[in-house]
Amino acid sequence: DLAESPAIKRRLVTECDLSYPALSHPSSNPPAFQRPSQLITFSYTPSRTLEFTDSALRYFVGPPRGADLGYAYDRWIRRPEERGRIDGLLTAWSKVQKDMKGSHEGVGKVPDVGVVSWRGVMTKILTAPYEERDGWEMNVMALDGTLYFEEHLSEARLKEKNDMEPRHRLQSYYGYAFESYCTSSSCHDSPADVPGWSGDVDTNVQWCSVVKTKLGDTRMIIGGEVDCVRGKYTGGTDNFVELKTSMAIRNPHDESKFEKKLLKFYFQSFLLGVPEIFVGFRKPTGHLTTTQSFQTIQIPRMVRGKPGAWDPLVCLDWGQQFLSFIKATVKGGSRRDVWRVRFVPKVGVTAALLDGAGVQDVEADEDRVGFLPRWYWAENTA
Ligand code: 0WD
Ligand code: CA
Repeated sequence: DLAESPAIKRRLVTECDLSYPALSHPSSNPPAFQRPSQLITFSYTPSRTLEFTDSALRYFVGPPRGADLGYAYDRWIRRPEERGRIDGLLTAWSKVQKDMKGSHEGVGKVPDVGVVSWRGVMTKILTAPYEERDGWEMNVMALDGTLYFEEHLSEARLKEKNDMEPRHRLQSYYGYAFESYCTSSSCHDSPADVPGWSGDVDTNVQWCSVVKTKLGDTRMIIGGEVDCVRGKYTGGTDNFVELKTSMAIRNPHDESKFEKKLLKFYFQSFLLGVPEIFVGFRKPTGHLTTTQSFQTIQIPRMVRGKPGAWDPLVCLDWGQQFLSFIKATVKGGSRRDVWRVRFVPKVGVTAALLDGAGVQDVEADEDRVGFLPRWYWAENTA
């Protein structure tokens, strides 16, 4: 039961709600979203070490017809499910701040940042108005005017993800196999055992981009994984490509299901400035049928007026309300406060301050203050 978790101290003064938005076109002026601009990239190596290189960068290549997405399933090197910590993003943001402070022309010119978050968390927030099934929880801290968001997975959810049903696990593998077929790591791919296969799946390895952008008046630092680039890497987001797989569309019902999925595809890519989404359609057996490339910014126009249509302005407007609500809620508290924000589909959002036991749970015997790593805390509270 979402409402009765023992980790939450129910303080009437600090518990707040934001109710679900109307899904009609927002009447007020929806906030502008600034074009993301890249600050830094980094890679996770096979040993899951973060390094400031582009070693995990991949290049787009077309996949072979009819490719078998179940290929090499037994050789998948699977990253264990863990709590989605914000540490990697903070490591990169800390480096950007130091580089900014150290540069001659911009002494101390680190902008006032309102939000630091992984892209996946922001995608969940913005698409909440149309989410009818899956609720979520996140932890929030506020340090000198900057909000930090972290996804909160309960022990039960974490266990669920680790003990995924074999069928679901295979389906998620199809997505990673598609990435192997669609990419190459420049010149020295090992000789393929099947056409187009660029190497066995290792989900430890990721290439990430960190961008700055703005929603309304709120500056945001957002980090996310980028699947590959089309052509040469130019140092910006202009030719980033997001890879997706989806079941082949056979009837109008499938089509409207896919159009609903496009909302998530759209915001996920939009938030990081990824201009292209390359979708591989597959049979239930995991064999590729067709592929289609979508221009991210054109997706809202494609779904407009269709059954199950969505309006991105509703999401941006909600996003702005969400941020105002969080800012108003955390205001005046201590820097060590950790808030638990819950979203319940078709109901809305609540925020509650965690008590001592709740904070300990978030700290998880690691070297943290709340969910922030202590080294980051020290750098930012001097
Ligand atoms: O809330 C999130 N999305 C979290 C992300 C929570 C905790 C950690 N992370 C990590 C990610 O693993 C990555 O290192 O943050 C980094 C960037 O994540 P993101 O870009 O914000 O994540 P998201 O947009 O949700 O997912 C992007 C891709 C996925 O691609 P698809 O096409 O399925 O959207 O990241 C991969 C996946 O390929 N990914 C994962 N891979 C292995 N294990 C996981 C996972 N738990 N989560 C996302
Ligand atoms: Ca992907």
